[in-house]
Amino acid sequence: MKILLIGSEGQLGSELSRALRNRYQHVELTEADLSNKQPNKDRHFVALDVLDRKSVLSLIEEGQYDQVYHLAAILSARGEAHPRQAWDINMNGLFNVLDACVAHGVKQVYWPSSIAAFGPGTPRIDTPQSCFMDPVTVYGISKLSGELCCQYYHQRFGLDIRSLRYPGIISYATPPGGGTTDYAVEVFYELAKSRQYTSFLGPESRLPMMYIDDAIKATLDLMEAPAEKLSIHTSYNLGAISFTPAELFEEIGQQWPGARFDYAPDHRQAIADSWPASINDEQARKDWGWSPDYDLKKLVSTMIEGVKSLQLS
Ligand code: AKB
Repeated sequence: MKILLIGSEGQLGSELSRALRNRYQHVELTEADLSNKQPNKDRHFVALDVLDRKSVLSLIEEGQYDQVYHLAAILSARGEAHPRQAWDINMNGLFNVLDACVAHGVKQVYWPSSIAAFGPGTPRIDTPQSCFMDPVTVYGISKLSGELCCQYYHQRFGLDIRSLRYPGIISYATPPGGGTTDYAVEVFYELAKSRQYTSFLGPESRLPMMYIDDAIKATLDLMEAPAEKLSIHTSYNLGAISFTPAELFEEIGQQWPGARFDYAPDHRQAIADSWPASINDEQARKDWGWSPDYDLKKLVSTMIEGVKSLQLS
C-alpha cells in the first residue's frame, strides 16, 4: 500500500507515521512537510508547501498513492495571530490536496477536524454530532468549512474522505504548537524543567481531551472501517476524557508530588470558553466501534513517564 502523509513533522503526524509503519508491514510511506525535523535515511521525506498547488498535484500524480493523510494546518491560537495565513493554509491547502486526490484517483483521504468547529451557540455539555455550530476562531471556521468541503467532494466526486473532530491531543514525543488545549501538554514539559507551571487557562476551564494513542487508534480504525458503515461524511465527534486544569493538576500532584501550579488566563481563555466541555460520540461508537483506552489517571502516568524519559535521553 502506498501512503502519503502531509504534515508529518507535527504532533499528530510524527506519531501517525510510526503507527502506519507498525500497523502495515508492506507500506510505502512518503512523508511531507515544510521541512524535515527528524532526518533519517529510512524515511522517504519530501519538502512540500500545501499552498504550492503545482507541487501538490505533481507529488500526488507521481506517487500513485492509495491513501493520503492531510494533517497540515495552523491551530486555533496561532490562527488568531495570523488569520489570513491560517485561512489560506487550512482551506486552500485542503482544496489543493482534495483536487489532486480526485484528479489522480487516490482511493482514500483523511483530514482532521476539531472541537474548534463548535462555538458558543453549541450545547456545551455532551455536544451532539449534529447541532448548531458558530465557531469564533479562524481555525474553527476553517474546520467547519473544511468539513462541508469533505462532504461536498464525497457527494460530487465520490471521494472516500474520512474525518474526526479531535479534542485536545496530549503527547510528549513532539510538542504541539499554537493550540488552546496545549496547556495540558506544556505543563508536563515545564514540570520536568522547574517543578512549577502557570496555566494560561483558568482552573475551571473544562475541555475534551485525548491521549495521542487513542487519537491514532481512532484515525486508523476509521480508515479501516467499511465504507457502507459510515453515516457521517462531514466529520465524526470523538470523545475520550474531559477535565479542567484544576483536575489535571490535582492528578499530576498525586502522581508526581512537589509541583506548584498557578493561573494567569490570557487571550486563549475566550477561545476555550467558546468550545464544548464534553462530547457525545455515540455515532462513532455505533458506526465503527470507537472506544478510548485512556482515562485521566493513565494519561497522566504515561505523560510523566514520557517526559522523564526525554530528560534522560
Ligand atoms: C487547538 O487547541 O487549537 C487544537 C484543537 C482542539 O484543535 N488542539
